[in-house]
Amino acid sequence: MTILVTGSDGLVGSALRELISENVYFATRKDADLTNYQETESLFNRIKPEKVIHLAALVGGIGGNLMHSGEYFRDNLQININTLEAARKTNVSKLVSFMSTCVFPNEGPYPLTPETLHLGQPHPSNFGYAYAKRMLEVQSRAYRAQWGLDYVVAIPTNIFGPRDNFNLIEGHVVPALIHKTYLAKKEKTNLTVWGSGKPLREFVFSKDVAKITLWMLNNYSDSEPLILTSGTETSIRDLVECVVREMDFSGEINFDKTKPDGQFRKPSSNEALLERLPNFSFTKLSDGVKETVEWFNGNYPSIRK
Ligand code: GFB
Repeated sequence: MTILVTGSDGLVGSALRELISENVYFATRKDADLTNYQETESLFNRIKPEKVIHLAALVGGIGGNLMHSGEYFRDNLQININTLEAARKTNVSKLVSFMSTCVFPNEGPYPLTPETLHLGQPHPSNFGYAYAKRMLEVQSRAYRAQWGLDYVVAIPTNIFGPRDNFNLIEGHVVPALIHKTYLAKKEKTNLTVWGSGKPLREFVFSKDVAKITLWMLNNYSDSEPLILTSGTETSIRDLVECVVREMDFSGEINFDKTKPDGQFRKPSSNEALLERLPNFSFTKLSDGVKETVEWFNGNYPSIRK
């Protein structure tokens, strides 16, 4: 039984590499450009996987989404259409794919649950990505309905961890703040944080997502997407405190209100997850940040930035 992991050199893929090594093929864009159907199908014909963990996506933080909404819509739509179709045509029995809680309607209702996924506009800061990813849920559900395929969807909150994209402009908030704090410390400058610091986010450590993903691959067959969250909200201001503490930064911190806050909050329900995994213990934010900072300091400057 072979498992194919697409997008395996990213955040969750690198966490998965620490959990599984037998009968698994970790594919990256060097193996196939998944926006091209022929290349996608030939990858599937070559590997002949029985199961797929589909992580490949064009992702970014609020900066990346504001700058690339067209590419994020186009490429993610193509990647998902091609991957699920190639999986179907090569008889993949099980496939787990991923959305994110930023694809939900911008104004709730809260807590976010899968039933509300399509009941309103996503936040304008990432509408291209959000609509492309919502179509992944539609495609997965439609393939299940027509062909009886056991294809399921995970919806993590804001994932962070080692081997993230630490790009200062396009990266997500945790890696961007770690990189910014590193530079502020080195250059003895102030740390500039985007926005007011008031927005709230739910953060989930990449290793926790990898563990739950493997559990879903072998145990989850519902058509309803499964939200992966601890249910704990953290303000950006409190996140900054956590990052500067773990990085031992004592310089000045400025909040640049000319930069966007994005969605104010996106609290999601962990009810379905707790029903299935009542004893799962999520990594504490400070412990995850500490491990990510240690990896960052140990691997700079060869990190993705
Ligand atoms: O992770 P992030 O960029 O994306 O977080 P979202 C943005 C929040 O962090 C905003 C604040 O409130 C920003 O004002 N922030 C503060 C910063 N400083 C920084 C900084 O230096 N860099 C960044 N990036 N933010 C994403 C979606 O939304 O959620 C993605 O855009 C993805 O598509 C992800 O789905 C899970 O949480 O706003």
